[in-house]
Amino acid sequence: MRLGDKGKLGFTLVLVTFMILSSFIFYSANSTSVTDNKYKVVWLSVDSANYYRLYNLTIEGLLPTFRFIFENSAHGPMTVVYPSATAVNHASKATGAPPGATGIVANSIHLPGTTVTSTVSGFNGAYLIAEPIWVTADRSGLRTVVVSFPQSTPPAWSGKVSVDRTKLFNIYDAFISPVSSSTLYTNNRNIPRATYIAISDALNWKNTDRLGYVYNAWESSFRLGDSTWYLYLADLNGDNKPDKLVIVPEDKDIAKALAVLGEGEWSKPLNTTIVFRGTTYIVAPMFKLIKLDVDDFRLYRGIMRPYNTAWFNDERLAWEVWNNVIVRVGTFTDGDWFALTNGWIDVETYMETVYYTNLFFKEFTLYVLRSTKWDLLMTYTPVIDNVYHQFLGMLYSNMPYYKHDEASYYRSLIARTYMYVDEFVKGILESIDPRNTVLVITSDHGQCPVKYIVNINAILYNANLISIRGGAVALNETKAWYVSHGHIFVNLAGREDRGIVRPEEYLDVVNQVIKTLQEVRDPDTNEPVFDIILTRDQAVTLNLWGPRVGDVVIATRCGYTATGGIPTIRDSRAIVFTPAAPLRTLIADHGTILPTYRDLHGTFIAYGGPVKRGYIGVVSILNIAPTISEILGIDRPRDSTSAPLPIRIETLVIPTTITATETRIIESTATVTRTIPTTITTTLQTTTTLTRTIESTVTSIATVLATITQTSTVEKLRLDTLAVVAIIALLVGASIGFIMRKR
Ligand SMILES: [Ca+2]
Ligand SMILES: [Zn+2]
Repeated sequence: MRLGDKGKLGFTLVLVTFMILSSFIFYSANSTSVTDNKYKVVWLSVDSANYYRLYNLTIEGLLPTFRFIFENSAHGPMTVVYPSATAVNHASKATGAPPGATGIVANSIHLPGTTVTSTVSGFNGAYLIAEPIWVTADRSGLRTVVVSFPQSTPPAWSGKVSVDRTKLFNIYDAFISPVSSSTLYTNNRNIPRATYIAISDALNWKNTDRLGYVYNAWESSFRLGDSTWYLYLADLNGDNKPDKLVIVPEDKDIAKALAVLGEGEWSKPLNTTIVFRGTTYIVAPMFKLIKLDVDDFRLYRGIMRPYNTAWFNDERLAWEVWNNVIVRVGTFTDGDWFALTNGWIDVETYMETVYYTNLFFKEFTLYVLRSTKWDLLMTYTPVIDNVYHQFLGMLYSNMPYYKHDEASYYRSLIARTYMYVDEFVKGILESIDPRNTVLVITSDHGQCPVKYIVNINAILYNANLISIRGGAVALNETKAWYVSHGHIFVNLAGREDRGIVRPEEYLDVVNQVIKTLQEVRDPDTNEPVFDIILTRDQAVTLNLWGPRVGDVVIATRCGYTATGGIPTIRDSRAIVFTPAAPLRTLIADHGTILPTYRDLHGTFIAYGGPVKRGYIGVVSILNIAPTISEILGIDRPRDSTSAPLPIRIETLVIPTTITATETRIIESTATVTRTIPTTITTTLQTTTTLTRTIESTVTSIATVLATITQTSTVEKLRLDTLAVVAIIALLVGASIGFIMRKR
């Protein structure tokens, strides 16, 4: 197309306009944040997410939201603290302090003054000695919502934070023991650890006509707390086999049914009340009818967390959450590994419990994110951890149970779970403004495949350091005990309740424990099982100090995990090695494995606000709380020991990252074909083309260049030509802006 003089003038104007606009946009996008120092933060903890695995799945194209995040965030692998356990690393992550300072040295902590076998929960905030960031934020006048985080235990922080500013939840504390636990209602006695029911002919049921004509019917019942719930199995087509199951609390009345299910169907959350030991609880259990067969009946009920226990500090908000979220999505808070490993449910149903778990945390998070005012919002999802424990070992060809033709299926289950998390992150991104809010995503460790589960107390028993009589530990004959997560305690007189080891014998017992453990070898390969066996003094090098640290601290090599409890004894020898078995035991783990392995590395990602893009190298979990404090514009948590990560735009980033993300090839702009009116006074709706081009060039600018307005007069100019030239102009402008920014 030939351009007239008028056209040339207009063309030049467009060119100049684009140059000015684009350089301005490039410059301002990267410089406005420098003047404004405070941002809101959404902090998502994805339990067990390993950086390399997450990155590789993203590269494969399975995780569109993470792809966007990786292209636009500061990110890198994260080293974690030892023990590489969830409670330990969340405590260090929330405080910026090492385990010796947080006091959370294990998921189960042994305290002096108690019997050597006694522990308290490391997830309970009451045992967190260092200051978590929600307390720091509260005393800085910021508003925080903690949807879920280990140690966010609401009663533990009562009086230490203002309920007006700081809303704390911890759904894992909502538990009626033992009623809340999931179960399988079945008449098949071959299925272990289930709730066994009897099925008989249905008698005295009311309103059965609500189901249509019933040819034949059977019934059963089970106890839920102090209540009786009835089951009605109806044959609706005359083949003498049931077709529908009706679930009714209290009365044999179909009109009062909470659910009518066919085989393979899930119920909605059944929002109702149950009575247990005289107290009425609000619950919302979900059921799945696994098998509708009179001779082999299987009805699964998921974990049933109650509303009215101490899992929140703001009743009004919790009630809102219950009625807007939980009545829709239920209360799954982990993939149900117990149901899977006992054969109550198959792998695909297990994956449904994983899905509902992620959905629960996602919907809970998005609800409070959108309906409350906050400066810091902390949340969590356990699902990657869940599926790693069950399936990750299947991906390692050096594991004895590896099957080549099954590996890809289990790999796809892990990928599917990352896709659930991708949806969670997508929901967050759609609900925040990255100009004023930073999204931080971290994990707490990765996992190693497990070949053998090693019972440390079996080793100590076989060395005559532990005595077991009548299935119980004989404390008066026990010199040492493995508590959990690497810690072995001497049963020391004057320190342990009912301790028997005299202080002058202490070193002998410690040395005996160490010598015994050093002799342990893999039964197949004769390789050592432990990476380290340290005295309490030596464990200081792992940032473990104080009275909660074991007298001997061990870590297993990748391929093994340590367990405790009372060992199984056969022919007067305790069984040390239990082979890991897919779908029966865990086949991957963390906790007693040193964080030196790449498999154990966690993930750090920060996106939005002043945060620059690119790979930032390996970071430490101790950097996270100081980094978030810096973004929020508040002091670091009182006990934090590390500095904020240099991820702000004005700080220097490792140069290789710039090369990696900013030398992309610009794609074609041939998609715009619209004709421009005689006089252009409209907005050029070239968003798609422009955005694409810019994304390929300098990604963070993409959203800024939404629309560009110009008012020059151009006659009979086709936009495809204009667009090509405009893009060139834009890139020239971009370069100018980029150079200006770099200065
Ligand atoms: Ca039938
Ligand atoms: Zn974890």
